[in-house]
Amino acid sequence: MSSVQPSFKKLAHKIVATKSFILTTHKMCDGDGLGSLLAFHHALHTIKKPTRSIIIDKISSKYHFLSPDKYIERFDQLKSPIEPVEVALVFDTNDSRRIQPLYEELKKKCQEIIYVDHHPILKNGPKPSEQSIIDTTAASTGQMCYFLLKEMGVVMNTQIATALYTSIVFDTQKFHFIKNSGISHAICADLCNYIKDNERIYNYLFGITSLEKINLLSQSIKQTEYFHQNKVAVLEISKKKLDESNLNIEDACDFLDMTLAVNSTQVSILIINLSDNTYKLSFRSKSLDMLKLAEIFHGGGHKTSSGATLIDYVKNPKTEILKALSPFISQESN
Ligand SMILES: [Mn+2]
Repeated sequence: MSSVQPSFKKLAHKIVATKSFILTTHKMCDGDGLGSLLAFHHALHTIKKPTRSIIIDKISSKYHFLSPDKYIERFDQLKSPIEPVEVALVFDTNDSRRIQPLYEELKKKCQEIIYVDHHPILKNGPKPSEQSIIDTTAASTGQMCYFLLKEMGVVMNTQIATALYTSIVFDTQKFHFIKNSGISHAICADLCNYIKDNERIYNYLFGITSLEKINLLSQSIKQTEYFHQNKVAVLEISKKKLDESNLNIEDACDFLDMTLAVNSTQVSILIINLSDNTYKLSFRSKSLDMLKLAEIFHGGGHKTSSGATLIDYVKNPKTEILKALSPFISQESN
């Protein structure tokens, strides 16, 4: 595998020399953020470093196989006040707004806040600290954590490997988005030596887990609208509808990924109506720059997968998104 960058070595040495940590990841954590956090939680435990892992909101039930409730506290339900520590490690985001309100507390209690992430730094967003490592060539934050842990001399075990495998398989969507590199495969080939039943992980992460989900999926596929000669798919769904089916926002994102599988679809848009005039937007594309689209709506993410939240939005989000998207589509057909 490729040689480790100097910034990774530097951070690995720093972590080894640090005594106390808080670990966290972004709001509405996904498999990559959660897997990275848990891999570090278990790894720091093996090298006898006291660590507290804290996240901002609820973890989706699809990740229960990692037993997150055993290791991670919720910021709004802390068991005891946060004591001062040397370093906070933040995984899978470099945007302090995505770890609020915990960020305000970390600023007071941690000597340093260090981000380990693979998202581009937003032009108009807050800047991550200098010690942070941001590698936009990495297909997942889990991949970066694998190299950091190796560099720290951590001995791999089943718990760490399962968490990292979850990160990589989730963020690459089963090795689909690998940034034209075999690194994700190579790491997972190594991790498989420590995991007993990796097929089980796929079922948890990608299985259609309930009849309610497949019913709502079939309705959603029927309701999806297509624009720009079927290049753009738009799915609108309400949080109320998801609640009625016992599903969450991540389930709706799975529907979105399916609409992108259609050959003619270049862009898939999901609009979730959270409450009156409040919307969660998710954008996916095969190649068009969805980060630029998300930035128009004050959001963030990656080039092919991004999102934003609209609060007190009185316009029609679908009309506005299609308007904003038009120049991207016409540029592409030129
Ligand atoms: Mn990620």
